[in-house]
Parts: sequence; C-alpha cells; structure tokens
Amino acid sequence: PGVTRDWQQGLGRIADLTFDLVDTAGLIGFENDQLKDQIRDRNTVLMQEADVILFMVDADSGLMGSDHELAETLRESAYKTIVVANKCDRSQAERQYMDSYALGFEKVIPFSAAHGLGLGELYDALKEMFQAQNYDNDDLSEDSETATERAPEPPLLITVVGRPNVGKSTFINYILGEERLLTGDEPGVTRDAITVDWTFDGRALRLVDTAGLRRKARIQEKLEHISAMDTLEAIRFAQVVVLMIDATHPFEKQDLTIAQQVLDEGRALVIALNKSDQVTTELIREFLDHVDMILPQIKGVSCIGISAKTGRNVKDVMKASFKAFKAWNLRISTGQLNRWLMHTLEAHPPPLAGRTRVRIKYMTQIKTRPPTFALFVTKPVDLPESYTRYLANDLRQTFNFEGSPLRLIVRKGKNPYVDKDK
Ligand SMILES: Nc1nc2c(ncn2[C@@H]2O[C@H](COP(=O)(O)OP(=O)(O)OP(=O)(O)O)[C@@H](O)[C@H]2O)c(=O)[nH]1
Ligand SMILES: [Mg+2]
Repeated sequence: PGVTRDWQQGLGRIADLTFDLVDTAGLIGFENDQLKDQIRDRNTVLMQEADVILFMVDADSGLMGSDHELAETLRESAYKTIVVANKCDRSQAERQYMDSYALGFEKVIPFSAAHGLGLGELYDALKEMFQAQNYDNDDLSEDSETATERAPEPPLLITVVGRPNVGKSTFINYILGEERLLTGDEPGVTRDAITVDWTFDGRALRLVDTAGLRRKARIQEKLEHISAMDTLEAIRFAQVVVLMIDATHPFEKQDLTIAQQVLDEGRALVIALNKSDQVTTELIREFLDHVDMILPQIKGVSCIGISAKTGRNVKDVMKASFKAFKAWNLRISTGQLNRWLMHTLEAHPPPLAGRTRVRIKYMTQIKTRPPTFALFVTKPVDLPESYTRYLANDLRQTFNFEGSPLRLIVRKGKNPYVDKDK
C-alpha cells in the first residue's frame, strides 16, 4: 500500500461516456504524519468537488477498519457514491463482495480492474448518476468544438527535475498558488511524474513535477527504479527542463549527471538554484559566476538563485524557460550562418590533422528542437571535440541560442549538393 501519493487526473471513457477521472492516494501505509495530513486534506476537497465518487474496496481481503472510516466521512456524499468491490476475479472475493453492502451504500458493483469485469455495470451506474445530475454528454462535445475553433497555441512543456528534496514540488506549488503537490522534509515524497496545466503571462503551460533522481547505484527498490524511469521519460517528453539544485548542497555529482541527461536528450535547460533563502548572497553569486565552468557543454545557460518557499525569483525561472524555448526553436538562414562561419574560422582556424588542415567549407541548419547543423569538411578527418565546442559556443552567443543544446554534425564532401559519401 501507499504507492500512489499525489493525485493524478486523466480522461476516462466507457463507451459513449467521457469524464475526468482522478486517482487519489489511499490513506494507509504512510509512516509519516506530515504526508498523511496533506493527503487527507487534499482527498476531502477532491471528494467534495467530484460529481461521482468511486469508493474502491478490496473484496478479496475483505473490508477493513479504514474502509469503515472512509464510509463514515462519505455519509453525506452517499447520493454520489458507488462502491466498487475490486478483485472479484478471485473466488474468495466472489463470495465476499456482498459484504461490501455493509458500508451502507446503495450501489455496489463487483469488479475486477485486472480483468475488466464489471465495466458494464459501472457504465450503467455512472450513466444513471450523470443523468440524475443533468449531465448531457452532447453539451460537452459542443464545448470542445468551440475550443478547437479558437485553436489555442499548444502548451509549453516544462519538466522540473533534480535530486530528491531540492524543492521541485514546492516550486510548482508556488507557481500554481496552491498546495497541488505533496511536499515534505524527507527525500522521495514525489513518486510519479505529475502533469498540471496552467497559464503564465497569458501563455499555456504544461508543468511536470517528477520524482527526485538519485544515483543509480543507490537505487535499490523496485518502486524507486520505476520512479526514476518515469522521470527520464518526462525529460524526453519535455521541451524545457528546469534543473533544480539545492543551494545548501550545490553542484553535487548527481546534479551534473542530470544536466548531462537533459542535454543528451536535446532539451532546453534552465537551472534554478533553490533554497537561496538559506545561504548568503555572496555564495549564490559565486556559484552563478562559475556555472559556465561547471557545465562547459552549455555555456550561457540561465542559472537563477531562487526560493521556492518565499517565491523569490520564481517568475524569472519562467521567463528564462520561455527564452530557452525560443532558442530551442530558432532557425538561422544559411547565408547568415556562412558569413558567421567565415569570420569565426579566420579568427580561430581549425587545428592541424597530421600535416594538413581540415577545411570547413560550408554549413547549414538542418533542423530545430534542438538546433542541429551540418558542417561540410574537405578531408575525411574528424574535428576535435574542443573545436566543435568552440564553434558551438560562438554560434550560441552570436545568434542567441542560449539555453539550448546545439548539435554539430560533421559531414565529408566538398559540396553539400554532391555528397559523395552517400
Ligand atoms: N528554506 C527553504 N526550504 C525549501 C525551499 N523549497 C523547498 N523547501 C523545503 O524543502 C523540502 C523538500 O521540498 P519538496 O518540494 O518536497 O522537494 P522535492 O524536490 O519535490 O522532493 P522529492 O519529491 O522527494 O524529490 C520541504 O521541506 C520544503 O519545504 C526553499 O526555497 N527554501
Ligand atoms: Mg516532490
């Protein structure tokens, strides 16, 4: 028990019924009162706001004290509660599900989530309740039509990552202005990547909170491994990643590993140095001055000292995210690029390879997200990484690509239109 912690919302559908479906945390299995209180408060609000409550019990193991407690708190919401007696695929459960009537609710449905049994009955029960509450699914589809007419711009996907306990969830809660996500003193509070839609400065956002990433060697439990994979998936899905670092323990090896993962996935990056209320401003300034040295792969990335708790500079992180997103999407014309290339090569020619010098003839941007460039060279010799990094950094500064990784692909061939190697 106790796997789900933060509540999660998704779109539910059974046949022609569509509805918003919310998964909540059960109230047992928490060693920690701070978390338990947050979950209980949140669940109370969610149950009040719901049109229908699906009260799931385990028919296989039978009713427990906590089921009776919850039934008591749901007494006033009985008119909108359906008891779902789960695990009825087990023979024991089939006999026992009738016991669930003891909770005192009118509607009890034998169910098996694993085998999809009972969906038909659930459908009937939901339909009846929706009708009783005057919900007409046709109305809903009309709404969505007007929504598509307006064709809103797709939301900007921002994923917040970092080591456990650095303040990721607190940061998102501050932006939302409510305690949407669970936070806590001990590491490992967030378990699943949680997505929240929001607008900031008139812009649609999709913010993703993630489970803190620990060093691989220290990840022992299966649950923790699943959480880590979920976080990596969220990085892949992101457009901009906010890497949160704890200013009281800044730039640990794991912070750099995560930054590298973000860049390897080609996502735009913003660094937030959190808990700055706990250290001196001198210390913060010193870290900000050194960030280019610590992360030479991506010179010029925004690094902002913030406090998720007090809200200090939180807005600046959002602004930097918009800027990084712009850089990530930026396209430079081939003419401009090659003028820049000639200058840059003159100022600092490529190194010798054996007796000859590699000559870079031409370059062009082949894609965005992240910006990717093809460099055409005469000799089939690889350019040293230090040199491509020099080019990338100059390119980044000149054309405002700050905050985005850049990819340079070296291709052999005199003329891009006659690529002999292919
Ligand atoms: N002083 C101070 N404390 C903070 C700040 N931001 C977060 N905290 C505290 O740090 C602790 C961890 O915050 P969370 O937001 O739960 O951290 P998290 O990164 O989501 O942690 P996991 O979900 O475990 O990965 C909580 O006790 C917060 O109150 C801050 O700016 N200043
Ligand atoms: Mg968290």
